[in-house]
Amino acid sequence: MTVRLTVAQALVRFLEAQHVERDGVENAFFAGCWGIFGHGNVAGVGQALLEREVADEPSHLRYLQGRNEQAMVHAAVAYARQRDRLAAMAVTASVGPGATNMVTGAALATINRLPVLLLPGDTFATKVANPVLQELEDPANGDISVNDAFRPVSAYFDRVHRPEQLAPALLHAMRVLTDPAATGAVTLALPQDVQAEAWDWPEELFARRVWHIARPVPEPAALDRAVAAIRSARRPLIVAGGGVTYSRANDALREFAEAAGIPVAETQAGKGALAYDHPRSVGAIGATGTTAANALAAEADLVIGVGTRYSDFTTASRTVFAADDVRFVNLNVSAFDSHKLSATSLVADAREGLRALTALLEGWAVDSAYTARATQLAGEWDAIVQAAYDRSNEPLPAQSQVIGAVNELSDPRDIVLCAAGSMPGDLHKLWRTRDRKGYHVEYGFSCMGYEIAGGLGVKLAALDESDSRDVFVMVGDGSYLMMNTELVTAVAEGVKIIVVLVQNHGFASIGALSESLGSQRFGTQYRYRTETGLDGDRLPVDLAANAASLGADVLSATSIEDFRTAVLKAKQSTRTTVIHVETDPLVPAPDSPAWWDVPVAEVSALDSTRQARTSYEDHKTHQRSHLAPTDNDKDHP
Ligand SMILES: Cc1ncc(C[n+]2csc(CCOP(=O)(O)OP(=O)(O)O)c2C)c(N)n1
Ligand SMILES: [Mg+2]
Repeated sequence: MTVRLTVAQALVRFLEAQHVERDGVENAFFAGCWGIFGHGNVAGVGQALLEREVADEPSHLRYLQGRNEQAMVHAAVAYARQRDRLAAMAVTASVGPGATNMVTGAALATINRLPVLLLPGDTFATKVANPVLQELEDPANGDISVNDAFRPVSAYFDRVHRPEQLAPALLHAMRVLTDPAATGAVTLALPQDVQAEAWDWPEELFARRVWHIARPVPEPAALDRAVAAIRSARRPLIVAGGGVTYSRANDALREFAEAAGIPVAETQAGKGALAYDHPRSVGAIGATGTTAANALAAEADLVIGVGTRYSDFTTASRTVFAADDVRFVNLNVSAFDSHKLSATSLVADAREGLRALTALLEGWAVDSAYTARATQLAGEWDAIVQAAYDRSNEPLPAQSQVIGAVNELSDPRDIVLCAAGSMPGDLHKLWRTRDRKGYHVEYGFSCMGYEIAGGLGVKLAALDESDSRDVFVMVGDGSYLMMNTELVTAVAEGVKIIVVLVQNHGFASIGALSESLGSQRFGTQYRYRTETGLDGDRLPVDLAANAASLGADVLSATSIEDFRTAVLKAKQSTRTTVIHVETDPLVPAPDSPAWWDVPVAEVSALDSTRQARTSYEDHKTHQRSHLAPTDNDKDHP
């Protein structure tokens, strides 16, 4: 039996029929399709979505209208993250700029290991009247289009030149999207003529299909090697990454840490792996780490990485694990990550791997004095956090006060979301995470402009799970100016997010970084040009008025008391609310002395740069290669 449909109609039918299952729970995989239409998709995918929306039995695959293609990808990726990668969204864009606008989002998805299906329109397969509007012409390559830019940033890429190619492309797309080790952006480029072309499809292409999301179990020999390494450790430290969350391994991690007495530090994606006040939690690790986690990292003889990709922020550019004899055991669903830092590799699902380790290590624990010291260090850091929350900076509040107020006034299950600027680091150190999904900082790509669209995606995901928790989007003025467009979408959809817009008149984070590197905050403040550069008065930009003009409710605060009142009001409201708060850009949050490798000019006419270079070269001497192979094979032949 065949059914005659266009390529785009067949695509939509197929997406509707895909389901996933893990731990016996089954659900539809695609929760929606974002789209902005142009000539490259309006009569193809656009027509197909319309046909399903007006059908007698309308589709569960809702159409969502965005304002910017990059932002639509952000929203889709954030959605998938909130759903622990058990559901995702598609994004359709026109040919040309609509398509390339999604390239940044694709990179963000792939780097963060988050599934999203991208459907850029492509130039005519038939080329009868080319070049079509917006076509890139390459005099040396007849088969290149702007969509080839998706290749390096996609976990899977295909271009559907002929209708017959659609079925294998879709099956590969699903294989990759639902594979915990391989997932990321999947891009199917769809030439605009092919989208509208009819074909007789075998009916089984549209059969209900269930993809079983794997929980790979560890290989026994690899498990033995990991157990031997852990048993011989005296000062082990767990580094929990995003893989803990996606695997829903939080309970397994807690039980492992409790039984073995091992402290748990968290990466940006792993924050929330344990509640902040759990006795084994030592908080954030690395360049934006706590004094507790980083002190333990400095002494650790064994680091047990669980679901982490060991970014330079996590390792403080390979300086935070400082002991001569430090070794690594990495539990990761992806061999690519598990082998990092010359580790003993344990390829497995985080939950399965942790359960297996707990069982084999039964009765074993580290010295209780070590465990107690970790708890004490964590307590010392928590007092520093409280002091940062309780500051009383005048006349404008410090950012840590704003973070503290949101933390204290939000419900324990509310979600804080951020991506770039000075807030991700401050949140990593200071945010008291009380729920496993309470902390959402996109720090794989740290993409300015992710925040508002991401918050919308997370809120849509919460609503789809009948969950009324609030989403607090923390956004700097720089990120807000870069991409505030999806406020309009939140208003249109009647979806409430709370946006905390921190106004400090420029790129405070890069300003501080610039100063520390001897570059004198050059080009990081928003000011009028004068004869001597961009050093005039502050610009008169009114972001509160801007947000109001987009349809959001806006509350403004210049004192921390006003801000607290505004947060309570926003909590009570059912509408998207932007709280505009002025902060003092020059008050740093407390930190540990961790380093981040950003190279400083080797020669310079500036004193400030020369001084910074001297300090840089000193830091470089502490950088470790972590090339020593693990040697536990001799204990376990
Ligand atoms: C798309 C993008 N461009 C540039 C950067 C580099 N960058 C990181 S933070 C930042 C400044 C952010 O300014 P703002 O949002 O006001 O936050 P603040 O630093 O003031 O806290 C810049 C330019 C980035 N992360 N993403
Ligand atoms: Mg700023």
